[in-house]
Amino acid sequence: MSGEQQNTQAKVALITGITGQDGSYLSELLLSKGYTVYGIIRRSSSFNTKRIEHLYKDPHVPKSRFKLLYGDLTDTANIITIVNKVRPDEIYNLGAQSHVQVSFEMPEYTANVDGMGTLRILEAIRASGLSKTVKFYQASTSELYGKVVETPQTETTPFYPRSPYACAKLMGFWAVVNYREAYNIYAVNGTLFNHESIRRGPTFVTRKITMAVARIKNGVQDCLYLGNLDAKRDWGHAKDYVAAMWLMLQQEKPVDYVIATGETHSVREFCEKAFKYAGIEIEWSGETGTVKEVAHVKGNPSKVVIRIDERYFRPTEVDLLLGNPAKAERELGWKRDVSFDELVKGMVEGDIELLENKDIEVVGRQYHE
Ligand code: NDP
Ligand code: GDR
Repeated sequence: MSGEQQNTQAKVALITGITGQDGSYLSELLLSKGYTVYGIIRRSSSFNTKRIEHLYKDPHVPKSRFKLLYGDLTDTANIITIVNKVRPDEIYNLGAQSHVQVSFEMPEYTANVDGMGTLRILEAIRASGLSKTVKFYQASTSELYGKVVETPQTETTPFYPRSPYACAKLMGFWAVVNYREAYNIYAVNGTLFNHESIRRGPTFVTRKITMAVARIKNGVQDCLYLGNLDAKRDWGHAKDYVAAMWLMLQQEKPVDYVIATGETHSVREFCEKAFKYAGIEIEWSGETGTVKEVAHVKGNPSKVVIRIDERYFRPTEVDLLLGNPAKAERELGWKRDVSFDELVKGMVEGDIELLENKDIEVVGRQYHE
């Protein structure tokens, strides 16, 4: 039992990737349930804690339940020291180089963080003698399905990774299964399909689109450059998905689950809806699916708002993701609240508001990843 627990009887959680989209929502959820939350942050020359600023407490204030520690998933000694010091009841491994396209440019680093990083935590659990007590959540991903073998994708669909990111996460996935079987550790994979929010990183396609829509509506940007418009994704809201992570660690037995909406939509459809929610109707012209295709304001072909840039195409693409969350709904009682339309609308409205409030990230510059 951790020192923190002896004082409060509350559970202690350790989160890697606490500064990311999911880390921030999960922290809010766990704090609301009375947990003490420790998060690992990377040292940066500028602040990288924007998403958790509202949760931050001065460490000098007694009984703070939100604590940050410097660390990095590539640093074995650091990970062992933190796990041993915090001695958490639950560990959520959300830290990752999480951008698929960037993983083609930084494959070795991605493997080190996303694959080896997972193994480092599992070994730290063993080294700290926590194998029998800790519960471990691994942020696995629908990217593991990669090339379409069957749809909808379920817990039994075979994997066929299509990027260095997915290969690294595949190692993480199987390390979790192996440590569960070899050492009886309560370790689970949440195979989560894409989930988004107003806190989504600006270079993922949904946020790139909604930020551009806000900027175009306000005359700060003329045109949005995208890659493959015909990729299809099963998009949910991040807040719903962190609830599933928590549920997976509250069960008697460790089981892997798929978390998805059961709907799929193309990038093209996301664009149409996002512009529509900003009051701009768009239509497509030029040869469909080629770099010659554009979207312009309806009835005004000279006002082009989307162009295609080949640099955003990936060497190998995941064409279609569509998950079946039936097992999680049945066994965990999990259900998503936010629909696709609500997700797009909320992100567009959120980015318009951020722009009006002169949020530097939204006003600042166009993102080119
Ligand atoms: P983000 O990219 O928003 O956050 C990633 C987090 O990992 C950040 O806190 C980042 O820190 C941290 N991180 C990056 N590199 C390291 C490192 N070397 N050591 C320690 N921490 C590091 O991701 P999301 O919140 O969207 O996703 C959370 C997890 O879920 C990731 O593992 C992702 O791969 C996975 N996932 C995400 C899905 C999604 O649709 N969002 C779907 C399925 C899986 P910093 O802020 O300093 O960069
Ligand atoms: P993904 O998310 O690769 O699914 O990984 P991303 O939003 O980056 O891409 C989704 C799809 O959109 C296409 N696309 C573009 N993507 C980006 N980023 N930028 C563009 O300009 C663009 N144009 C078209 C992509 O080709 C792709 O098909 C996310 C991450 O959160 C992972 O960490 C997570 O594991 C998976 O979701 C599930």
